[in-house]
Amino acid sequence: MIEKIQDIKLQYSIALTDSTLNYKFPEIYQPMIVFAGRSNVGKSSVINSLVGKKIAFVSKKPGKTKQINYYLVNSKFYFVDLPGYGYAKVSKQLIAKWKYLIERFFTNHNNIKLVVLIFDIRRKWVDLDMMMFEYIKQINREFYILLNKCDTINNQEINQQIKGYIQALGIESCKILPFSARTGVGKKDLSSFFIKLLKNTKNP
Ligand SMILES: Nc1nc2c(ncn2[C@@H]2O[C@H](COP(=O)(O)OP(=O)(O)OP(=O)(O)O)[C@@H](O)[C@H]2O)c(=O)[nH]1
Ligand SMILES: [Mg+2]
Repeated sequence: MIEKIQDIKLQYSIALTDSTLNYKFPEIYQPMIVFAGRSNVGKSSVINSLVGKKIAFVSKKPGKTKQINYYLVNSKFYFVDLPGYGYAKVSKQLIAKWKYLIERFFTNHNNIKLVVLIFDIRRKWVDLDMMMFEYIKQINREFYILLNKCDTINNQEINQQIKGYIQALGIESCKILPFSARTGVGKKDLSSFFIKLLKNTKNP
């Protein structure tokens, strides 16, 4: 995907459990593509599938990624894996921390070129998804919607879910894609979208 991945490394990591006073965001000059979504939708798996390497930790249990992980790809751009939101066992305090960290993340980086908002195609959106989506629009960031795990349902169900999401989010059909980190469905389309986007950025 994305030309050839010659080199990918975890360059920075900020833990959700760090003291909020210690959040120090790295200065980043390359374009950034950010992966967001509820816990367990497959954010880390999508990154692994795109780069063809198990670099991001994946788990059956939600809440695996408890950091903001910045992966530098080919020294040219970043994939950023965000900690997931909205799983049952999280305390109010941790949700508050998550919101604070995420908001500071978005306000500290001005070269976020795209937010890939990921859903589990079998599930319905939750309030926190809508809040996240509204926030992305409010701060004027480009977004792209991935309906991941499309290997788990049939084509008819996939089309139904796409329709439902298009309506609920009020988006154009070119902004949403069924995807499977497991089988690679959608990988080509997503890669072409990224390539175009990165070509059009001022600081590639
Ligand atoms: N069937 C199927 N399972 C998937 C797919 N993508 C991810 N999974 C599974 O979903 C679970 C969660 O995947 P992760 O990549 O850890 O999800 P995440 O969104 O990073 O989760 P957090 O780090 O907790 O926010 C794992 O068991 C994955 O194997 C997919 O496309 N199809
Ligand atoms: Mg993860």
